[in-house]
Amino acid sequence: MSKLEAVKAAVEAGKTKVVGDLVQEALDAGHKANEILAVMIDAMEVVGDKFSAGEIFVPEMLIAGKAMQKGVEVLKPELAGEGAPALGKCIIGTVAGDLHDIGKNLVALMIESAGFEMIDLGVDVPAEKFVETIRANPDVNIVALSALLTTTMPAMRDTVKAIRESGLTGFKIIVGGAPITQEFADEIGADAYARDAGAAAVKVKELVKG
Ligand code: B1M
Repeated sequence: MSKLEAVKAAVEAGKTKVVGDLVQEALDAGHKANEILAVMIDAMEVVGDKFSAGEIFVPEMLIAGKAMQKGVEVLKPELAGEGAPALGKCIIGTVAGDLHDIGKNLVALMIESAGFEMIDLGVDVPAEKFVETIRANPDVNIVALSALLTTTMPAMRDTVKAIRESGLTGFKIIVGGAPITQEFADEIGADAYARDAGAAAVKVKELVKG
């Protein structure tokens, strides 16, 4: 089994204790951080498919998520890079009712690496909390919302609405997450949509440069 296959298999099986070491071994063997991240995302895809098929249940999905997080910890310094110029301040969170944070954490890491100070509100964040935090941080120039469930897409819509109706200005809203599309982003009045963490970092730089 190759180093990458070993990482993928360990994430799929939720082997939290060995994933970190396997990711380090893959790095030492010369694999790029993005390549390793991609196989871990593939592993989560398999886990999601098995969950949909009724072959595994929430606990297994949770443990696979924990295993992925262990792997991401090791990759963080490689993914983050260093020395980006300061571009502003970003508030990020997963919308109300949604507990998924692995993708959101990756997006936060990449946006931070692009030069933004990050305020991470975590998961299951009510719309009012976003509004309150924007109000308390008048220098914020990016608000980033993540949602992983079709059932929490309405919460994303409500969050954008609440932020717009607050009358607060001076920032752009970017949205993303597996069920989110450019069409949905347009429909709910977000300023931008990004498909993945890398694209989110590129997009926020474009947004602040106007
Ligand atoms: Co959940 N879950 N889950 N889950 N889970 C999914 C999302 C699901 C697709 C699995 C499936 O059925 N195939 C499905 C959603 C179906 C749907 O709505 N269409 C699902 C379900 C149903 C559920 C529960 C309802 C299950 C239940 O209880 N019956 C429940 C809901 C709980 C809740 O949130 N209220 C639930 C719970 C969980 C766990 C807690 C067990 C765990 C989360 C652990 C955690 O996050 N700490 C979990 C997991 C691990 C998954 C899967 C398997 C993996 C998610 C993940 O981390 N992927 C997932 C299946 C899948 O994704 N294929 C699944 C890796 C991650 C890097 O990708 O998060 O997509 P992702 O992030 C990407 C992009 O989406 C994007 O960039 C990231 C990568 O670069 N992105 C953005 C994300 N946010 C962005 C923001 C941006 C831009 C891009 O701009 C701001």
